[in-house]
Amino acid sequence: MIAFDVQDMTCGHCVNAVTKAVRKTDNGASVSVNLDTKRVQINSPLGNTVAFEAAIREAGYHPVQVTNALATAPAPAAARATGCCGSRR
Ligand SMILES: [Cu+2]
Repeated sequence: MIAFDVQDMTCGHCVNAVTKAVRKTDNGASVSVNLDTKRVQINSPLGNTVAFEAAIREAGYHPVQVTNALATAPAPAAARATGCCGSRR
């Protein structure tokens, strides 16, 4: 299980964009995104964390790897909103 916190996901479009980015990296990965906690969880046989992080970053988001997936999400970072809805916020 690989997990990222992606604080700049703001809506369903962002979820789609992140999901697509992960799938593009590994077609066989199962991706679950929780928009409330901004948590992206990936089950991938490849387990290529760096590749997934790069792909999400490339999609315009700022993933932070969660090393302990059971930990609660950190306080929202004051990150610039560069998600798909960023220009409208
Ligand atoms: Cu969005």
